[in-house]
Amino acid sequence: MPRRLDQIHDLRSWLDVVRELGELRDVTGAHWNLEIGAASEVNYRLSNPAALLFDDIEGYPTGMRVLTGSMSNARRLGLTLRLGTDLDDHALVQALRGKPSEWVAQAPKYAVNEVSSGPVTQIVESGDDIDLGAFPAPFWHEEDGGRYIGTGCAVFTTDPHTGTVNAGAYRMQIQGPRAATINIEAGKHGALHVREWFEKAGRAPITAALGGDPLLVIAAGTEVPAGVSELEYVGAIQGRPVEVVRGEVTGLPMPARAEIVVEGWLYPDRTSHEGPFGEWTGYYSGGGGRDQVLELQIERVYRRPDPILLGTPPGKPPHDYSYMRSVMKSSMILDALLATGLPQVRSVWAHEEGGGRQLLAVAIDQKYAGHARQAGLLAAQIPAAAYMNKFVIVVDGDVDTRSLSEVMWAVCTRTEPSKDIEVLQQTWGSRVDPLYPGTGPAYNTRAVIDACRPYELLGTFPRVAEATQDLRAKVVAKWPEILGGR
Ligand SMILES: Cc1cc2nc3c(=O)[nH]c(=O)nc-3n(C[C@H](O)[C@H](O)[C@H](O)COP(=O)(O)O)c2cc1C
Ligand SMILES: [Mn+2]
Repeated sequence: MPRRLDQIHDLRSWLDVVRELGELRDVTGAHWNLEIGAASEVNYRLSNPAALLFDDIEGYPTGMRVLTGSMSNARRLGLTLRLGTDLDDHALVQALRGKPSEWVAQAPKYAVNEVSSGPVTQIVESGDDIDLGAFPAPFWHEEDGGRYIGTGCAVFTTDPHTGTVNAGAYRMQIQGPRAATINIEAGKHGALHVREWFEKAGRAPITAALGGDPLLVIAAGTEVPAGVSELEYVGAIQGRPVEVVRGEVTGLPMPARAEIVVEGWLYPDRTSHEGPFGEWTGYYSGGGGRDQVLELQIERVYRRPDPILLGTPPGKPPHDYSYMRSVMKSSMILDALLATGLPQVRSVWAHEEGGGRQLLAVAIDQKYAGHARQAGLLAAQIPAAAYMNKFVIVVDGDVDTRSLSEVMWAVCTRTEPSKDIEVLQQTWGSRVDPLYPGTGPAYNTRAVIDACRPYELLGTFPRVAEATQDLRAKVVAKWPEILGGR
């Protein structure tokens, strides 16, 4: 690991490195009501967006800050994953090959390091002193149902029987001075833990970090296998155990170097209406939000004096973490495809337009008749990619999967729609799909588009009309200021 990255141990040291690299912009005077959200959204749409650190937020003291765009380019994502600061999109996916399973295997060697205090325990508030309104939690999108204090958050739960710790990124909406709903989708590890605690003890203990090293949000927001503690997984990524303090009320761990941690209990009968919220599909969640979402009853707030909320709002892509999701998904799907033994897979890109799920491009070098269709059907059903996928486009190795314009050029010129599009029915969909009819099982359908040159025409297919790499390099070298790009 590059030395500078080895020194990152919390959000402050992460910000130091990011600022040194020229990747941070300070924004002052923004309003928490819609301005932070809209400014962040405009930023995500710039090419190569910087991270934005909002300070002097309207109505809040200097130092109460919000950070967005933390992982929205290759340089910051690469440094957050401790992989390097000069990788491009494909190099990042290549650098990640095999890593997620390596981190899972290494995790048990990185048991948390328990400490009695840390930066997050500088201020401890309880009872009536607790007021979530004291933090500049943004009202992110115009049609949201309220202010979300938890977007780039990690919600900690335990298995009541084994004590295994889980961290999941589940959004948190403020519902009162000491209450916030936690939106945990069914089937997520945190949801199982909460249900088991309800059965065992009638309530479920929770701690939640609302700001910290963005690495924790990557771990908490990515499908790490059940039973693996995301804290130990983070330890494996950074090559050092995570320091934790035990919560006073629940005994649950909390990152000692976090910005803010809230602690409390969920009760089966303490629920609220949650949402709507601008979601990663690019739409507000269906039907005006959800009823009966569990509401955390907060008994302690631990924080630094001048905390930074880590904001990662989704929305119409590109959104705050769509790039991170694309890179993580691309590498996991590439690993899974190679593990099937499928030959000659060149690259995979899980496009941000489909939230890293709905639109996959897979490049292969065709070795036999049927190879392209096999690659597409495998990719469409492999566990790492099956949930909510809608389009798999298989291209030849000369096409850059990362470039939608190259991929669509291949579709336009190498696909015969009448025979090169396979449609699968009754596949694994989701209720968050804007096309979901509102009742019944959440199936979807999906298309595998074969955009490879027909195998039998490989020898005779017309040549691509573009300058060779050598010739291109030659003219760029001759007029670097004009053609060299930036
Ligand atoms: C920034 C961010 C926000 C997320 N918000 C939610 C959410 O509100 N509810 C949810 O169930 N999953 C959400 N997810 C996805 C989960 O975090 C992800 O599925 C993760 O694997 C859950 O942890 P678990 O596997 O330990 O349950 C979010 C992911 C990210 C990166
Ligand atoms: Mn988990």
